[in-house]
Amino acid sequence: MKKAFIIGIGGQDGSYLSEYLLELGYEVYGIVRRNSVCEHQESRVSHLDGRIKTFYGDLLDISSIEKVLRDVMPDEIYNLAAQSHVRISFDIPQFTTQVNALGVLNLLESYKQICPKARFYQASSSEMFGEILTKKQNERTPFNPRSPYAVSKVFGHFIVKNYRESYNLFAVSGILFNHESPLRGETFVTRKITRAVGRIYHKLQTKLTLGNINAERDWGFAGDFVEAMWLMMQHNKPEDWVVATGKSISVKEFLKKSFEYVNLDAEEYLLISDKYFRPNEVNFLQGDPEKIKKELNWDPKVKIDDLVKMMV
Ligand code: G4F
Repeated sequence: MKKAFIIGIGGQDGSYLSEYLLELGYEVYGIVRRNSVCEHQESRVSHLDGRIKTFYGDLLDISSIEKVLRDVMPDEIYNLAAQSHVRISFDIPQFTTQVNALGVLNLLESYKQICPKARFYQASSSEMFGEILTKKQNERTPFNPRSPYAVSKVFGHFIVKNYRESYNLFAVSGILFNHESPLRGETFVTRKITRAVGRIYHKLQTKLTLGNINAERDWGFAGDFVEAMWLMMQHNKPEDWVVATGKSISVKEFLKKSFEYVNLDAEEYLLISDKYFRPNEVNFLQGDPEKIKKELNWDPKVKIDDLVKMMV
């Protein structure tokens, strides 16, 4: 039986990936953080109690990770841990960099020393493309990051490539475009909108305040994207892969679709506030997933309207 170790198992992707790997017959291990704001850090995986094994730890406390690596000796390591909120990275740039950049380096060092035969997955991000240099972004598109978050992810991406090339490790990065689900954190725009629709419909909320609704993103379903992570870990050589649907819509269109689903007019409830604008915005992202579709036969099943429906 194969063993997978997921750092960041308590997040949206950690939850979907755990389910997927369990279905494939893996033993699943994960690190969860002690967090005073959210005592229920494990809640996204609490339905898997008894089927996965979690340990308290933190990417910034490398001894906690090393202990699990030594005890478990995993076949596959998935690094999904991050300070993942782009706007918040402008408020806490140093913490963001510690986790998303140095955290990856520390993890790679431990992996290289303790279990170098394992395969390693790094969660890279479409935010690395930033102010885009090509209409669609693929594995050959240069990065042009626009936030502390994106800059830290570029470091993570290149240090994984560097360790792969220097030490002959099977270490890959998935450059994932936005991927959403009902488990998405409530401050990300799709969940903020779809949750507000439910609350407004049930008269628990009267207004929804957003920032830049003209930004466009390539939104897919997290459940489809974790399958792509696993596929790239089974490939015969370690490479980097863009994971996207290939289609983009604006926040405004996502908003409209979400309210229309319950026959409400978004315009009646919408407020715009500076509070949710970023000092530096990524206006448009659209992935080109041709490589992963062709070489790994990956195809996202959930289309944008189904995603809206599922989340509302
Ligand atoms: O939902 P968002 O916060 O996601 P963003 O910034 O695209 O980043 C997410 O996807 C990346 C790619 O996979 C990940 F790397 C990253 O970790 C994260 O998961 O914002 C989407 C867009 C932005 O342009 C933002 O300015 O929505 C715009 N927006 C407008 N009003 C808002 C709001 N974003 C948020 N979070 N909250 C608003 O009120």
